Amino acid sequence: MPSVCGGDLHFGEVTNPARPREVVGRFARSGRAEVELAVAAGKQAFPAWRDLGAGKRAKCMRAAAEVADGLVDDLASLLTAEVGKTLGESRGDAGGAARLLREFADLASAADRETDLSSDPASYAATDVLVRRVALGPVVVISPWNTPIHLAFNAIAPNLIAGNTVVVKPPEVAPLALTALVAALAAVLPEGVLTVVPGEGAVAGAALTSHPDIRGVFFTGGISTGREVLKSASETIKKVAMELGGNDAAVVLDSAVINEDMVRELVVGSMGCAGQICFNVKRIYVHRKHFDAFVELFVDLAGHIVVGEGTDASVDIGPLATEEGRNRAVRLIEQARAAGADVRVAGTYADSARVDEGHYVLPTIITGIAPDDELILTEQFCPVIPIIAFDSDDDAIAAANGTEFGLASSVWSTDVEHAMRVARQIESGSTFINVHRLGASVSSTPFGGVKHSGLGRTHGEYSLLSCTEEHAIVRFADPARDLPGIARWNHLRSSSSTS
Ligand code: TXE
Repeated sequence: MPSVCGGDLHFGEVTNPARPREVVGRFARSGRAEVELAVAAGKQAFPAWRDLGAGKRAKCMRAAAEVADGLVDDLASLLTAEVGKTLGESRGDAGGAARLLREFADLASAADRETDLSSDPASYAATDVLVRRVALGPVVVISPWNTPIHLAFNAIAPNLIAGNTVVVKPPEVAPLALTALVAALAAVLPEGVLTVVPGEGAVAGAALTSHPDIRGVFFTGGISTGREVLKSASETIKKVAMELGGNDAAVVLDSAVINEDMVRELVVGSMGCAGQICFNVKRIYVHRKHFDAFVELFVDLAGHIVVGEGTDASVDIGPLATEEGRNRAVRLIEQARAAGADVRVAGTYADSARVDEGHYVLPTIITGIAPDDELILTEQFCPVIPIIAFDSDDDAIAAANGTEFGLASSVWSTDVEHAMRVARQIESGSTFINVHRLGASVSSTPFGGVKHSGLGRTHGEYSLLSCTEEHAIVRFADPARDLPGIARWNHLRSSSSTS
């Protein structure tokens, strides 16, 4: 049964961020009954899926990738209708499913790896030491609304090749494309291996993260929700991997050269997807000697950004996904302005933008802002960027490290040694040099957050570490001879034995 629904379901509505009065679809508000069905299906399917072996699992995943490829355009239209982002951004999101299914199918040998450590001198005189990578069981993948498909498959794909069965909980803000895709792929996988439970996070999500038969939780979303998920999963000590919010700092050093190409990269890195990407640039620190020139060039380049409906090919960024997100953006701007900051609005609206209806915010650049302003200390998730001057590397590093976040960061300079020296001192899961946007987190490097920005790492074999456990099998030729440790109490004899 691909998508799990049953009982007397209620339904939620999904509206178009560009035209909020337009309902673009509905989703089932699944409850405990639907969760039980999905988890039971995953539990029942698990042993056969695990024992199929990674090679055959990879074959199934490649067949699913073929199906996903054929759905990209339809899924992209749905994503733009429910998230608001441009069709180009939506195609990148939808295309992530097939890419990730293939990428992890290619890691089949790593997924079922057995490592023989017998020859390792550190393993005492053990005769046989075998370390197996074993599957967890049924797991839940909980996805956010900004890139629901890509971020879901960033966890679905490694779990499938690892031998786990997966229950997916799409975001209630943008459930349609992910639900449709998972249902389509579930039909080409063995029953119960992949299921989807649409619904509210606090209901269906919480029922899944607390379910005793769920052995792993893979969550992407906000920090506050991440705390709730951790609490819910703690009761049954599940394996938990989380990618949470980011508040990424970009640090432009005095050894940087300020030119159009470099500043354009930072405009893209901060304004892409209307600022709604976890590892977008969220704060820019510029050495004072470059500050004025940098800000002028940034405002000038951002001035060319066109804002409108995501289906409009002339548009660079769409509306924000939710009314709450737009209201937050407006509040942050007005709060900074009231505190005396300098606020510059850039960009233009396309004719397609129904400004009085849609959740639109134009790119906004804020300078002269207090270092403890909410816009600096929290994740704004909108096209509003603070730019702050600094005088010394130590000041910039302290400011960059001065929040609870630590997802990614970047350092900008033509002096690589200088950039690397500063990068080594920044507390984040990734630090990019002279780049900071989607695509920079290459799949061969671990990606994830430190501090409150997450737990665990994704990409390649790093993902497999979260989706499996290690099982060590150890045999000694003669433990009496080979092992240090407590006495053997050789006086112990069975009463029938003769002395
Ligand atoms: O995340 P939520 P949202 C950040 C960003 C954004 C904030 C909120 O700052 O403003 O998170 O975004 C499910 N138990 N990021 O609303 O609320 C929920 O249904 C189990 C960064 O998307 O955390 C949805 O499927 N699940 C992030 C998912 O959690 C629960 C990308 C995310 O919802 C739940 C997106 C519960 N109690 C937002 N409550 C990134 N790192 O990319 C909610 N959910």
